Amino acid sequence: MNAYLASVIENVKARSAHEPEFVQTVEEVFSSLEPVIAQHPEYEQADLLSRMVEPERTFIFRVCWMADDGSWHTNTGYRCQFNGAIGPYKGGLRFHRSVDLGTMKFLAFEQTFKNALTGLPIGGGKGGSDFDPTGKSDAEIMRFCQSFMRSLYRYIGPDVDVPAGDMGVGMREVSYLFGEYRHLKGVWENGVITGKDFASGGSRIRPEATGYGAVYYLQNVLHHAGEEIAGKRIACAGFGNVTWGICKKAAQLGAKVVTLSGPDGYIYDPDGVVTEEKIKYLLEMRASGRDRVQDYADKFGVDFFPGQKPWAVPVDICMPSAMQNDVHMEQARQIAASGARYYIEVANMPTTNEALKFLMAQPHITVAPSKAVNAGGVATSALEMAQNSERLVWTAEEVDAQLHRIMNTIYQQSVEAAERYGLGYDLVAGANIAGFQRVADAMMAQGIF
Ligand code: 2IT
Repeated sequence: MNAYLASVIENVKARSAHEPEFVQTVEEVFSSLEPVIAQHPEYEQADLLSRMVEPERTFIFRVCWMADDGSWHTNTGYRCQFNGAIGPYKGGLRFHRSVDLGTMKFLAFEQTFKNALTGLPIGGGKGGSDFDPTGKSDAEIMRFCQSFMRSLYRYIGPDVDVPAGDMGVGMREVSYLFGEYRHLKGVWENGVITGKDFASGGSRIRPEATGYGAVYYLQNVLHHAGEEIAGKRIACAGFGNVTWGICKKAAQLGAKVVTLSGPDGYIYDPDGVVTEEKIKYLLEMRASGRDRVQDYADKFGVDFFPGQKPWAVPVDICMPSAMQNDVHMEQARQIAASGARYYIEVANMPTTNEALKFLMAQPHITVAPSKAVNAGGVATSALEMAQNSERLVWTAEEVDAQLHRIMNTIYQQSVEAAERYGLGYDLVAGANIAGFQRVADAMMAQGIF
């Protein structure tokens, strides 16, 4: 490996040994950059890569909130402003018990390259809390969001940092957060956070955008292979907002999602999550706050497999859409043996680096990386920012058409970037290179700091 690239990776490993997910994502992105670094000696001269792996700043704050029984609870809040070279920091807020500083850094680093890939002016950031929303009442969620925003509001703004949702943070939470920001500052301020409810300035199609975008990207991959999406069987993991969007768009296009998963196990629905009733039920399951996918099996009389993941089910396409590191070597081997021909990452970093390499080496499997596949979500957030600042409201058709165009461009750019560096049809390396190149150009132009 190129000596400069290797030394930066070694340095990250040594300094961030306590942040394994961050080390993992740096290794994954940088391992694609070999030919780029070789052609650009000026990057080493400006020590560009060391600056790219250090967040511009990170805020860590206390969040206190009162439960319905009157007891007080304290959590940690985070906002990591990783890279603002191409626009205001942009990225979601995650409320999940697993959240720590390393999680925030890995997600914000990924976000930087994903946002660059969209071609829109948005930098990379991420935030959240180790607050666990499971089983919390609506009033508790509201109080937590208000308290969180009381600490966060001074660090964000429409030209500074524009948060959104992620795991555990949907439209309800975003709107509570927006309400508290507006209350504190006494201004509407161009929306300031995306994924709001429609009446408060949210964009049409934002709830569906990540899932729809993933399917639009998938269609590009299938067309490249001379295939159509109609008739395909898809295994999804997760049952959140993103999976809901995939089910909806896949059903519209004549494909079917046959598995869903949760922390409790997975369900197999051979008829597919295709009817309006079933698709709507995903939203109910999520809103219940129970975080259990077994409820689907109980309601629709399909099989539930406790404690298992869905990857041994024979399908055409696997779309891991739950959370990071869902697919290790054991699951990757199952996928390779299941007959699936497309491995389309959807969640942020759903695959360990070892498993990803293994899947990419399978001659019968095409792999697509999450930072390209799921970029439709943040891209539509940027469209929400545009609508809010222009004081306009676009129709669902207008937003959907833009989203579709953006996903096609992301795919095309990834293909071209890999080809330009002699890597052939490599969607993983192509996405890393195309995202990196845009951030690198801006950082080089802005001088060293
Ligand atoms: O991972 C992601 O891209 C998100 N959680 C969405 C970020 C956004 O600003 O819409």
